[in-house]
Amino acid sequence: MGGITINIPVYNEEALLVQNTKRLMDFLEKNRIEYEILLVSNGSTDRTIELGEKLQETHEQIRFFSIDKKGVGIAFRIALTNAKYEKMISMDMDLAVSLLFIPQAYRLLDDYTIVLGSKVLGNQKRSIFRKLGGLSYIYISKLLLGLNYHDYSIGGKGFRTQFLRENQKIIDDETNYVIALTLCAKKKNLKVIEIPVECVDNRASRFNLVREALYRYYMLINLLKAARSLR
Ligand SMILES: Nc1nc2c(ncn2[C@@H]2O[C@H](COP(=O)(O)OP(=O)(O)O)[C@@H](O)[C@H]2O)c(=O)[nH]1
Ligand SMILES: [Mg+2]
Repeated sequence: MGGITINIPVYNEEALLVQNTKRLMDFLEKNRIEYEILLVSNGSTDRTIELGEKLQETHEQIRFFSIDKKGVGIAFRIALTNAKYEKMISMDMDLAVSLLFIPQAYRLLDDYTIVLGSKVLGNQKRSIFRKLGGLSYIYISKLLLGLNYHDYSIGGKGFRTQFLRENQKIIDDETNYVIALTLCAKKKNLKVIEIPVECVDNRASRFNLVREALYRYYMLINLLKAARSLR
């Protein structure tokens, strides 16, 4: 029943865009899942836009969007506005999270509003710097917000589209929206589930990780204020 909207934010992904989109399509077709793939670029300066537009022209299940301003949250909102299915799954263009997450999340979204793919619970081949950065954030968000999950990165996450539409205003321009939506779902007593995912992340991040960490902590304080006012 239904189908899935897979959304992938892309920033200067000329090396992986075509190859990994095709890998994803093959996988979805083998698993007989009805789908669309929404690729959203924010200000890519390499051949991403040209390649994305070509993919869109040659495959009806693929749509490519491009805007100038940076920000994965903005890209996520564009995908949401255009999503045609009731379930949305976010992936990264490097497909670092195992594709097996997709059919699992697809099924779980029948019963849950949010499915968090968690790299900490699965096997991860990631640098120690990234692991430690992630762990301290997880610990502090648990302490401050009472959230008991282990991964709020953007890739490997599933959402019911209707829930996203109803809560669109809490989707920030950058990367805070996963934890903000999780907190929102918990406050509304909606069901959230975390499942382990295998993750092989062996290329340099597209994000400035120091800036990213500062932004996340800054937003955590805002979330704390928001959570208090909901009590
Ligand atoms: N649209 C958009 N996508 C971005 C931006 N920054 C990163 N991405 C994409 O977000 C996804 C995750 O990036 P990646 O570098 O693999 O993240 P990490 O490995 O988790 O640090 C990839 O598909 C990137 O192309 C951005 O500013 N805008
Ligand atoms: Mg990556």
